[in-house]
Amino acid sequence: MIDALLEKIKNGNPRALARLISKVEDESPELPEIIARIYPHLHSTLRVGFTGPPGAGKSSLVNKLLPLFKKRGHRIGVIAVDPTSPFTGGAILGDRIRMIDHQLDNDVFIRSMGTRGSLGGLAQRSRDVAKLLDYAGYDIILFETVGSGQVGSDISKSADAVAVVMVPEGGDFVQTMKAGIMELADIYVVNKSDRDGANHMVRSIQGMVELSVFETGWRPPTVCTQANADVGMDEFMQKLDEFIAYQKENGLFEKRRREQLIMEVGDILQDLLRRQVKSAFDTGAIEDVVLEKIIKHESDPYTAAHELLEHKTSL
Ligand SMILES: Nc1nc2c(ncn2[C@@H]2O[C@H](COP(=O)(O)OP(=O)(O)OP(=O)(O)O)[C@@H](O)[C@H]2O)c(=O)[nH]1
Ligand SMILES: [Mg+2]
Repeated sequence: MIDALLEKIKNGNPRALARLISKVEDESPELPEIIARIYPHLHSTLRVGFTGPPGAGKSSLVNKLLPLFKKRGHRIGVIAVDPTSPFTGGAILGDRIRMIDHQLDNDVFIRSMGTRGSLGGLAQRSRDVAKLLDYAGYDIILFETVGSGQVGSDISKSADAVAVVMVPEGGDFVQTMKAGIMELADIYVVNKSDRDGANHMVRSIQGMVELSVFETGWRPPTVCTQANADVGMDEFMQKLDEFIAYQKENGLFEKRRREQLIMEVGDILQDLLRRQVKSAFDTGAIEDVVLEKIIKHESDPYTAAHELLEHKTSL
């Protein structure tokens, strides 16, 4: 069953890929096996994240960048993650419509992901979908996430480069921008630069950048774009190229990937432990095994929890 699906994916069957992605979204018990099977064949494709406030123009930007990546001979997988809207919600539907002209294109695969399954697992599910796209031969993955909240930033953290997309009216957003999203940005984009206040916005961002210290030495540049009018796309690509080159020349590209892998294994481990603990509650194992001893003061809650963790007492 899995064999047949994997074979079809290798042969470029998008329906088989969509079915396998559904397994990721449904948190299928087959998932670990699927990942183990495909992992030796992955090429560690380049992943670029686009994050920023709702409606900033992230999808429009991605949409306009697709032809540029294609011209370079890439096949592109797009993962649009929307942690707030339901799967068929307005924003996602909008994304679908805006990107529809690429949908029939064999070199572009677009997938929206919503809150099916547990929200906490969304970052991991996006990483896994990226692996499937890699296996299917897409050599650039673009993530789009709304840049607020933990999930958005977790997903962005699994990218090799992150563009934070803002709009001229986003002054408040800059003011309230938490250190978190500042740290996230490798490139700033001021989109909708056809509107008043674009220059002011660029200056606010640059002012903020100037006041900051950057560990890696890369000072995030700001690119002005009009994504609905195809303005600024070449400049964006140039900054992206410069950033990736900078990362590679300074050993930062690999370093970031190593850190991301550590984070990923940690996330999976936490998830496994959480499931184990939940099942220990569900099956009454905690009650059966340790509760009586604690009540009789032969054990205490800390000792009991540690023993359970170390499998001295099996869960
Ligand atoms: N004036 C102007 N409008 C733009 C520009 N880029 C995008 N838009 C419009 O802004 C609206 C939102 O664009 P999207 O690309 O859907 O924005 P998004 O950030 O993906 O939105 P969410 O995914 O819902 O968070 C759409 O109506 C676009 O046509 C631009 O440069 N100038
Ligand atoms: Mg969008």
